This record gives sequence, C-alpha cells and structure tokens, in this order.
Amino acid sequence: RKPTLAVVGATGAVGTVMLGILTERPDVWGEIRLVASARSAGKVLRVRGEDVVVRELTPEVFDGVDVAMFDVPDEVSAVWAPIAAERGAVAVDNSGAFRLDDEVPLVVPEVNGAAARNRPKGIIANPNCTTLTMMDALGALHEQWQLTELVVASYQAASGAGQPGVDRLYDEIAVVAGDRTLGSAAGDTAKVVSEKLGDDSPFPAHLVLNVIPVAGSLKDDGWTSEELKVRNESRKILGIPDLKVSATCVRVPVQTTHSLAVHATFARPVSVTEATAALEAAPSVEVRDDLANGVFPTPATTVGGDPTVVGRIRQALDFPNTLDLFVTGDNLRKGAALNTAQIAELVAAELTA
Ligand code: 2RA
Repeated sequence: RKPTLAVVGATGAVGTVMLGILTERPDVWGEIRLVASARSAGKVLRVRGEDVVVRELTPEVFDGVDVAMFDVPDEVSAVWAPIAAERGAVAVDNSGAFRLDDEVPLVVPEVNGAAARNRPKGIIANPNCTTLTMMDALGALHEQWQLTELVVASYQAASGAGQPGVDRLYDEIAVVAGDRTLGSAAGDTAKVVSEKLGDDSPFPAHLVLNVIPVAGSLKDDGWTSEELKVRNESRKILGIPDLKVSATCVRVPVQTTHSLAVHATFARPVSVTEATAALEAAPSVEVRDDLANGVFPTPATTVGGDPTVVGRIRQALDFPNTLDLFVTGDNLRKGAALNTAQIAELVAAELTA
C-alpha cells in the first residue's frame, strides 16, 4: 500500500507550491488529503492532475494518514502537529514551533537525512528558508574542510512573508510606478505608499525602492528572530554546537528567492578550485561562477528551480581558510515546500521498505 499524505495549509503560499511539487515529483503517495482552516474548507484544488476538495483541520482528518505536512503558522503547528502524531501520522512541520526541540530532528536530506529516523515525538522539523538557502552548499564544504565560523548577510524576498508579502510588494510597485522623482528625497516614497495604501503591511517599512534591515520579529539585544534562526538552526543541522555565527537579515524588493552573502571559515585550508569542485559534486547545488563572462547567481535566474545556486566564490583576502560566496535559493521550493516533500519521501520510503 502506498502511504497516505495530508497537506495541512494547502491553500497558503507554500502550500500552493507544494501542490505543484507533489505533481512533478515521483509519485510515492496513495491518497493525498488537502487540509486547511474552516475558512478554506470546501475549496477545490488540483494536485497530480486531479481535483481534490479541501477538508477542514480536525483531529479526525488525520485518521489513516501516514505522513502529515504542515505549512501553517507556528501557533497552529504547535497545537496540531502533536495531534497528527497522536493519531499515528509522522508530522513534517515547516513552522518554527519544534525546530530547536531536542526530541525533534531538523532535517535537510542532503546534509543530515539519517536524522529523520530518530523522531521520538513523531515530528520532524523543516528549517527556516533563510537557513535552508545555504545548508546544502555549506554541508558539502563542511564535510571536507570543517566549518568553524559563519558570517552571513541575507537578501530576503517578499514571499518569505507569505502571499500578503507578495501582494504588498506589487501594490507598492503599482502606486509608485510612473513617478521618477521618488527615491530622491528622504521619506518621499514612504509618504506616497502610506497615503495610497495605508500602513498595514507585513513589513516594517515600504519595500518598493528600498531595502529593510529587519526580517522577522525583534528578540533580545537587538537581534531578530530570523538572525537567531540562522545561528541556531545552522548549528543543529550541521551538528556543530559551537559554530560561531553572525547574521544580518535584510528584506529586499524581490518576489521570490532568497540570497545570502556568506563568509565561511574552515578548520583546514581550502582553495577556490577545491571548493568549486566540491560544490559542483553536491547533487542539489549548481555553480554559476564565471564573472568575466557575466555568469553569477541572481534571484531572477534562480526562482522556480530546485537547485541552490552558488557563485562569486572567492578566497577572502585577509582571512585565512575563509571563502566568500553568494548563494541563491527559491525560498518557496528548496527553502520550504521541496525540502518538506523530500523529508516526507524519506519517511514514505521507510514506511514502505
Ligand atoms: C522570511 N524566513 O523570509 C522567513 C519565512 N519563513 O520571512
């Protein structure tokens, strides 16, 4: 019997990409049950070429389910992933609710896939999209040269804040389009955006014609939740509890695909040629790095694809054993839905072995 899958949060930004991914990937699933809040129940969505009616999130919806994916806010996962697990499903959760729980593995299949088997709570966590953007590339480098320090600046897309983030970015673009004076005086764009759209935005400043050095919520000592996730999740996934990490997370006016400028220090000397070969050999990584011929990764060329794309690989001039590189990854695919689907497939393979 092929396992039964439930997709909880099927109507959200990640859920929508998930349905496309489940349609494209090798079909390991028997029934696919789509689940959402009462508000979305009854909608009809397409997956694997078939219409499926969305069911309401209730305890009973998990009866007979082998694997339940969750793409919902932290507080919803915190309540419902354990209910799914109690009813016998393995929950694969893409929220932040369980990622740092010692009894919940945090999994990137290319890096620590074996960890998915040890799940005392019946829950496996999927990392945050910002961390995920660089994990398979850094995992490949760490395996050979042992990562010791990581300094990161992110350039995060609007869709990291879900469909409301994407809608806000396009609404802002629409209200500033045509006025070529905007951006030349402090506050001019903010004024137009606020007058025409109001200030109810998923972002703490206008995103159009701007970059915002804040992603996530404010935590202790001036750090944001995103910056702490990069630190804590990288340590857990790579299995380096004392990894030195410092991150600055920035929102940029890109629809989808996060980018990261990475400054990575290793225990052993590593050359650009060796690092490039290791990245090229990593199955989920693609190297695009030929600056003289205009070849480098951008969100616009990475979006919609599965690989993590790496370029601008340089030996840091003043830091021994250190590489600088630029990494891009589709935050809704490998950053969220694809990695969740891969984890679910590992569990499916285990259940049918
Ligand atoms: C963001 N990383 O980009 C978050 C989404 N999980 O906002």
